[in-house]
Amino acid sequence: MGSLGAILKHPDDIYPLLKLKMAARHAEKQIPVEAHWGFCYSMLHKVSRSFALVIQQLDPELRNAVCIFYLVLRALDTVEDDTSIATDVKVPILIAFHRYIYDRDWHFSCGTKEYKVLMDEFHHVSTAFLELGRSYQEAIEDITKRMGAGMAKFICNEVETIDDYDEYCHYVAGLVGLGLSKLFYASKLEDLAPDSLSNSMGLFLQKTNIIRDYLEDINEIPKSRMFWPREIWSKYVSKLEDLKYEENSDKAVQCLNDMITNALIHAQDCLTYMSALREPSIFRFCAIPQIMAIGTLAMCYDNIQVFRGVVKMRRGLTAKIIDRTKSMADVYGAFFDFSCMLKSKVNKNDPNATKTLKKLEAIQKTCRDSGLLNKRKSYIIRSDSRFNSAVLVAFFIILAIVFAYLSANRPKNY
Ligand code: D9A
Repeated sequence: MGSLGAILKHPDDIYPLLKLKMAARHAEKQIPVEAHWGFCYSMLHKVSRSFALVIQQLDPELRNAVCIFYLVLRALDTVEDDTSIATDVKVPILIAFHRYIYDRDWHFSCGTKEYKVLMDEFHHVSTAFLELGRSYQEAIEDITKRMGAGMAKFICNEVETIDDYDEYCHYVAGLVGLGLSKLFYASKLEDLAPDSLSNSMGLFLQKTNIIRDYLEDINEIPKSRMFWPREIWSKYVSKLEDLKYEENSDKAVQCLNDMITNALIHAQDCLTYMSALREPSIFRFCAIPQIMAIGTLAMCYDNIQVFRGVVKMRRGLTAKIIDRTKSMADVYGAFFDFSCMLKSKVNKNDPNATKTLKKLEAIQKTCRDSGLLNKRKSYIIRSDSRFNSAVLVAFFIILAIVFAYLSANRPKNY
């Protein structure tokens, strides 16, 4: 749908969209003047767009650390993703990456577009890294070391079992959760969260990405990349790529729903993690991606479009989430609403229906037991009724115009 169509259908997206635009413009003006920090912040905006705005509102010292952490991870990802690098070249780079961040002279050219610029001018990132406080540096170094080693391990291994899937997601995303918890603790703004909860924060986001990006990853040139575990897809098809063919549509959707049911395991840990946060800007930074994730899962569930093209949340809904996520009441509200939406989509004939419903009910119970549900402004339900009244108003306006037109052109027979 074009953006005009989307706005006509959701007129109450306009205000949060405008607010987001203004915030983006304001953030652009705030880019630091020193060359290395200027490079890091403009790169952050280029590679992450809306997420960069949420980083922007963190306390300045923590914000610098998170910005560098984000770019170091992106650089490591760029090396892992570049299929044109031979394995025997790539593996030693991944393993030694945590040392390169201390070396202003290190560089390795790879990746494309903005990622190529990031790699070519990595000295700006290391220069900025060297200005961070020691406790921030140690957290970033430790996570980079463990992630590089984990990525190297999975270069040759395929994701076979659900345990492999959880292990791979731990290296590429769970460790990000652990690292961020360490940065929050280093800033003295938060207590140190338990590792297993930090890990779940990453797994919930990463599994959602892996589900949503099925088609993009399978169609990757020169070689498709596969992250869906064989233990799950082999129940439905004999080759992972068979899911994209029309004749397997029923099996594909069942497999998709199985993957979503697996991802939902992490939702409750995520709620527990978020409920322990105290600093409002850190809270928003953590909560916004989580709400986007459960919203994306709700959109993908039972949706064959995942195998045909991209299923993404519309920009207006993203803007609304960024605008309205302020407290734990908003998070419980969103998790509750998206669980309702998921529940309404579960089909009794789906092989995992009972399991899926059980998980959704557990999430809803946690939300209800918080006692915060009635304090929320529910954007999903409210926007629906607004949508209906907007359509009604538009309908009467059109009716009035048509009526006026007809009466003006009526042959005058008096
Ligand atoms: C995150 Cl420093 C990520 N990843 C995300 C973004 O959120 C997490 C990468 C680097 C960092 C942080 C994130 C945010 C807040 C708390 C977290 C956390 O843990 C406590 O990480 C677990 O997706 C990437 C991984 C999932 C691999 C970790 C959110 C983000 N959103 C994108 C939207 C999209 O569709 O990718 O990057 C964006 O806004 O551009």
